[in-house]
Amino acid sequence: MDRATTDRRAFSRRTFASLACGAAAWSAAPSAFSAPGATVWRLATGYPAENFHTVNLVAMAREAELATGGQLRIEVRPGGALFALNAIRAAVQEGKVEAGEAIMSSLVADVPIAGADSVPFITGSYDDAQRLWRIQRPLIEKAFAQRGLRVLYAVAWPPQGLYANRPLGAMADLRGMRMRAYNATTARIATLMGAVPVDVPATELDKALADGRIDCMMTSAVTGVESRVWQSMRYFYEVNAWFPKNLVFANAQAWDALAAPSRDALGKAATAAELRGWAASATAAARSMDELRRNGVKTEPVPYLFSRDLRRLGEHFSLDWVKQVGVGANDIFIPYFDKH
Ligand code: PCA
Repeated sequence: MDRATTDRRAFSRRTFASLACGAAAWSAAPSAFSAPGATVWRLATGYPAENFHTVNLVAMAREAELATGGQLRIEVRPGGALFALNAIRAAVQEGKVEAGEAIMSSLVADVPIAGADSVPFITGSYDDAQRLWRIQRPLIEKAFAQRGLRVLYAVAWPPQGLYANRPLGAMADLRGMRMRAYNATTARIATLMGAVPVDVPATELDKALADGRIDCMMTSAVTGVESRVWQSMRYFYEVNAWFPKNLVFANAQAWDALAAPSRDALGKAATAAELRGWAASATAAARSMDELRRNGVKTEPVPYLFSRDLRRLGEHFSLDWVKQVGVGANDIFIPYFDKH
């Protein structure tokens, strides 16, 4: 446990002691205090507090806290406040923070199979995405365990569509357009589409749109709404290209150091969070589509020629991915396509 955590625990204990007379307040708002001797974890995420993933994380923390009578308290730190999104996995692995959340496509340099969910046009629905996760999960758990990490759960983002500041008829229209990317995987997709990738993390998207730094991007309806995409992009093509997942994980040593009841409570809260999160994703997707339309964004299916180009791109990307990842890719795609 690092110094800051120890200090915070001591502080929380003092706070708790000074408020001990307020037992009623404790039960009404358990997250405001720590029980004496409680373990306090921080969980880093790069997404905004209001995002459905973050809301779900907070609910998991609360559930674990209640189930342990306050013995395990997890403070969720959104918006990249602790570590930038793409640095979270390493920070948790190195024990700089006890737990974190990262989009799986950001993990591919270290764990190539994590990129399976961002191969375009492999999954076309939440059901597909869940099936892919069931196949991927044991492999990810193993790869993570080898790195001293413990997988808690994963939840998909809504389907990825294409936003643009002008109407698009075919892939060729993207040539030279500045396409927002947020990691190497999305930069590669942008390049394959003929666009020029511009790195913009989710936390800076609103500003990049306001500043006119990007002409197009592939993301969900949810992120479009959260970044007020209509500031500069009024076309949304429902490409349904992939369902990227956020993975939530803990440092294995921190996990092992938990008292057995806390470990059990967190495991259960994580299972519940996974179930709740997938449902929340679908609900947020539908709500966000309405919100986009209300704000003047045209939501359209892709023109035929464009969709044909996109399928080709998907095939190209898949083949490349399988070649690059090797055996691990077959371990995922063979069972996935077998049952398709
Ligand atoms: N929103 C996140 C990741 C995928 C998504 O839908 C983003 O655009 O950064």
